[in-house]
Amino acid sequence: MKTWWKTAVSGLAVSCLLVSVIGCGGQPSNQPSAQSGTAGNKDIQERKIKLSIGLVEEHPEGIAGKKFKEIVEKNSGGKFQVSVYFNNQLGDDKKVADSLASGTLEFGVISTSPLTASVKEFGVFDLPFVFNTEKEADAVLDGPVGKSLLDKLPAHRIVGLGYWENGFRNLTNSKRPVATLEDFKGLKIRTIPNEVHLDVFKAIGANPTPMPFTELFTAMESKTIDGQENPLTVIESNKFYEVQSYLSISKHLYTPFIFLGSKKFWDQLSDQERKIIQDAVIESGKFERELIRGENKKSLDNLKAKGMKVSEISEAETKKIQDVVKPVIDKYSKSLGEDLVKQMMDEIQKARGQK
Ligand code: TK8
Repeated sequence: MKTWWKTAVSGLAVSCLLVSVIGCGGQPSNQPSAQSGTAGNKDIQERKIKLSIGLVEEHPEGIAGKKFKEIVEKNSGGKFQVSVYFNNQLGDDKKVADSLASGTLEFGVISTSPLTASVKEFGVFDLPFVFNTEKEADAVLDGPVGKSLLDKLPAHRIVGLGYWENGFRNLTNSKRPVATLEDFKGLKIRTIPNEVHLDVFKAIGANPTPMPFTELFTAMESKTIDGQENPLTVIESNKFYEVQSYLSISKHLYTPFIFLGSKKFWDQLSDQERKIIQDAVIESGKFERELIRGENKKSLDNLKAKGMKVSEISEAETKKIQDVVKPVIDKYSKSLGEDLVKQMMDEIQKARGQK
């Protein structure tokens, strides 16, 4: 399948289709390309750029943040200076979205789930068990559904420049091995502040507590909560194994990362400057997806080595969990838009057929 990751690099005209921003004007044919030799070009100004990354520097999200910096500084001939802030130093995901909207921050990578507070339709990615593989997620995110959601952001003073990967979420807790639907009952689980996640965990019989990621470690350490759910690479890089003994391979949800920009900042950029940024988001994003997929297996081995007790959830139990969350999917398919959900499911089916 030809995705926009591949096509976007071919030119600004295509980038304009992709970038969710109003006023991405046509490029005069005599305008120089942003490929190389851009130093000294009057269309590229000296700019200081801050990029917020939620996870630690060693996580693929952090490594790709540094890659973005490298590409942007090189392709702007050193005119752009990018400072990358890791580990939610500039605030949690919601705070980052707010800072982008107000223009005090230029760029940030966050999970899509907290964005539902502004654009509820991002909740389609929060529906449980819709994706089976990362490739299916790629097809949806890089296709028309992913694009149509990016297009909703400028109304909230944010631009959406592309999707990276956070990944399939798995449960950890400090109480007991969780291998069946019954085992989830009564566990106090932190969720991302997102109503689909909240309803999913209620339906499963757990006791969900929404909380920003920045408060999570302390809440687990002090036993205010029993557990949480995140991709394996996050569980490892944020050292959750120090305060959680049990890991269940539940893969109940897939969370994309989204690369966002401040519309206020974006509106100041020339077409050429925008292209430098857009291309770097795509290139570093491709790199991040590959890196994170390679790390997953290693993370599982490392978590076992750190002493976590790992439970698989059998197909029969997964089926039981899927049955109890079905009403949540039905409820949100209606409120998020049946056409949008159908379009997403069709794209997933198509991706499955292409395997
Ligand atoms: C980090 C978050 C994190 C997410 C969460 O900024 O909140 O649990 O999975 O990766 O975006």
